[in-house]
Amino acid sequence: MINRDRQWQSHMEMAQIGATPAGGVCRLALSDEDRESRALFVRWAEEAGCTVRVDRVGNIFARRPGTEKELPPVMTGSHLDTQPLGGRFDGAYGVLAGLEVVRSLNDSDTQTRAPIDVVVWTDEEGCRFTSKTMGSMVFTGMVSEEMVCEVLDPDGKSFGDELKRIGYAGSEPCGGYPIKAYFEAHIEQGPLLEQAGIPVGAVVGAQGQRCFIITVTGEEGHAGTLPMDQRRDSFLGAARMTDAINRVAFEFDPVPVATVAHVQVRPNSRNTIAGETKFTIDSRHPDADTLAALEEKMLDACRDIAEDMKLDIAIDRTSVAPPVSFDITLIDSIRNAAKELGIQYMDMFSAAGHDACKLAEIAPTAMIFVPCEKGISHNELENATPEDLAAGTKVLFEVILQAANS
Ligand code: HGY
Ligand code: MN
Ligand code: MN
Repeated sequence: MINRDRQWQSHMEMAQIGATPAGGVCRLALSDEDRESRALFVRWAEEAGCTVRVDRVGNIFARRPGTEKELPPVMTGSHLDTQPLGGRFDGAYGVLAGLEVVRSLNDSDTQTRAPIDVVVWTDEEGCRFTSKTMGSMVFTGMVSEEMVCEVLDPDGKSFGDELKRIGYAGSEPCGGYPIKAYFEAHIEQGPLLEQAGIPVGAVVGAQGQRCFIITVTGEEGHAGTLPMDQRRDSFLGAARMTDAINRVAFEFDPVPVATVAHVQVRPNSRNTIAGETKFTIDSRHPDADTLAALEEKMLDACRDIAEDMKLDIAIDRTSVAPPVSFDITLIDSIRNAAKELGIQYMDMFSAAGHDACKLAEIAPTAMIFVPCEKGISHNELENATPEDLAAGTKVLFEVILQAANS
């Protein structure tokens, strides 16, 4: 059975890598901290008897063999990279829950027919390079390995070079083989489970997402000498656009989410008018048509502001992810496992994006959520209880066992 304290201990040890003073974690994708967290996972997985493979974009697969070698694996996992001011559980929970399942199977000497792969996906967060879920997108054939390896971080370092630098440019081809089932355990990152006092969410799907980089170009000028009415201030334009994006979102019912949170200003000097401002938009909604309508209204508003202010605007749509429905058979197996274990559960939707949303394209997929304190995530204060983490892992254990033996 699941060992609550062992799982918690592993979490606390993992959380020391990239620990921030306020109790959070900073492990940006392909950083030294990412390397260190990967190495710890690999050590633990090997100690648990797993064979570790790394693919060409750095996804790590720790395999516990099945009795029938040729059966497709049951896969579970998540990510170890974090936001710059991230928490201890976003991502790490899914990886360590998978590891705890393997350790528990070992404790009771339980064999499964199909192999079990615990996976660490590369760069789920997408805050260092351009796009989220890089590793799982290559694995599922949505983007090419070459494209991902060429992507640059803000310092001009490429994904491919950084992957080599940290020693995780593996030799295995990315994906291309069948997967029996993919389960991902994750903290909810929202308040619903905690408010309901329920420890497990059976996740039925995830909302869609569209992301953009907007480049606004004006003209540099002297902050002291250029009269206000003669300026083409790209940052002022971006600020007005940000406000308009927020206003447009409130025109929909239910209100979608739209976020501007990464801004790069050139030359970023306090006494030069900003010649160029780049900013990101992250927009999400469970309904595909609403998401498309939101895009049109937001971008029209930005174009109108640019025209009014005599600024140039370039719009790059960096990702489009449709709303996802998870596999009904696997969702049912999560509900049933919770019932049989006497653990309360509720059906819910994921408001965040996950590697599971990509895996759903190629394999039967479902997610298990557990509560996090006050729903706080992407924040150093992110917290969860050992009991809730263990409850989700108990359900994970049952559904993996069932999928691997059916
Ligand atoms: O942004 C997301 O939804 C994910 O947590 N990276
Ligand atoms: Mn996550
Ligand atoms: Mn995250």
